[in-house]
Amino acid sequence: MAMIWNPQTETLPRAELEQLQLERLRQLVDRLYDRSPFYRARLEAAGVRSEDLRTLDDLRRLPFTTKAEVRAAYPFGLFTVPQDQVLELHCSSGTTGSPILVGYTRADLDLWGEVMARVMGCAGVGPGDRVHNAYGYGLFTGGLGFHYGALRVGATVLPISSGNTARQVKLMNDLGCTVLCCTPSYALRIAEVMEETGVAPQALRVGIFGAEPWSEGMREEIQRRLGLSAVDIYGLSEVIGPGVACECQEAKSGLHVNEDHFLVEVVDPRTGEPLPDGERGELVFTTLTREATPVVRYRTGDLSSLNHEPCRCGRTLVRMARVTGRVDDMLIIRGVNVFPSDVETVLTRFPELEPQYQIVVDRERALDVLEVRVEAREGFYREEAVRELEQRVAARLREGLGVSARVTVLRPKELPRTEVGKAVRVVDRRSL
Ligand code: DLL
Repeated sequence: MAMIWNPQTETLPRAELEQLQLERLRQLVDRLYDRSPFYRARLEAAGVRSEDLRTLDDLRRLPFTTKAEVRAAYPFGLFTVPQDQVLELHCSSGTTGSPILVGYTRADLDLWGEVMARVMGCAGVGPGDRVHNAYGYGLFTGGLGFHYGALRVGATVLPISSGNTARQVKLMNDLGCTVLCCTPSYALRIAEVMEETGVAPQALRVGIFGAEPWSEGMREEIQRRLGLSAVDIYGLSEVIGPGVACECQEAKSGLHVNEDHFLVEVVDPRTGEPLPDGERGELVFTTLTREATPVVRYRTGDLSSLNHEPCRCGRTLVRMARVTGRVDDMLIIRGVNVFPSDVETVLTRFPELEPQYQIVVDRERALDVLEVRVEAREGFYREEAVRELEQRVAARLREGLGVSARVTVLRPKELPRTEVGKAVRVVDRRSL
């Protein structure tokens, strides 16, 4: 028997679900006209009012919202409630430029708890479980999102956050934790430390892993080494944090989207045209019920496809395929979002360097390693000074990106040049 947290909603017949979505969409548009100068201007420009939304297909008459627009609205440009109604703030792990700031009213926190409780249900977690929550607590939405979900279903939560793996292993076993929540790469690191110290997992049964791309191969590896059954969870700060979608234990074949709250589309990233089931494109979300920081047709940059077929777990919520890549070339290094263009910005500040560079991403001992290979400018390469320059560049990259990178300064003209088409800047050696 599938453990469904909110059977009434999660198994709603499609026609009823779509009716609910349409009503909520109209209410959202009315609310935005009332309370959001940002969205009002854009809705007026598009000439759409709530009464123009006759069917869900009319959604496509609404304008898209991009990450750049959300960034530009920092700090409070997208907030649609008075400040005294905002109870919690989070920032996304985006690195340079303005961060993305999102807010939660009491109703938003309640919604977050609800969708995370559904995630717990999908994973088969409930009262009596001990949840080892190794997602970072802080501005990142991972830690608190899982915390609220565990509380809601009545499990015990250990708010261990990230870091100090030896201690994590000890507490996990001493306390008999049954559920591990963290990024998939960190789960593998935990497995390694257990193996290095000759400790076996005692009580683990379930893993809920996400926040970064991972593969079926990785799932098998983690499941085998930690002796648990792992599901994939997806989410992003701009929509709510974790809890947008999650796989069910029964099928592990696509992630059920909580689409009564987060209306999902997959569009062609070039044309913006909606794509049919099974076709891969960019995920776009409209938050139907968020109060503090709603988004309309938000372009996530994440690539996936949809599947409306019924699932054997009984949920009727649409499934999205696991996210394996992004429309842009953003890299996620140890959970931190890194854009190659951010690397470039830092490098171009050094007069000693040519803007000829290559970013090499690899995985060593289950952790992402970022290497930046960059050429010295003609006349600036001095054997005896290279180490010092590399260290200075590494320090600036760490400041600018929020992750450490290994820097290799090469002689002029050492990197291969691209003769046709775009330069290849990123070499990703992580075999996902
Ligand atoms: O990573 C929220 C989260 C926390 C999800 C914990 C799951 C677990 P952000 O820091 O805003 O929020 O980063 C969001 O991470 O647009 C994707 O590119 C990526 N991402 C999140 N989950 C997955 C996943 C959180 N399961 C960005 N697979 C998203 C692949 C994922 N990529």
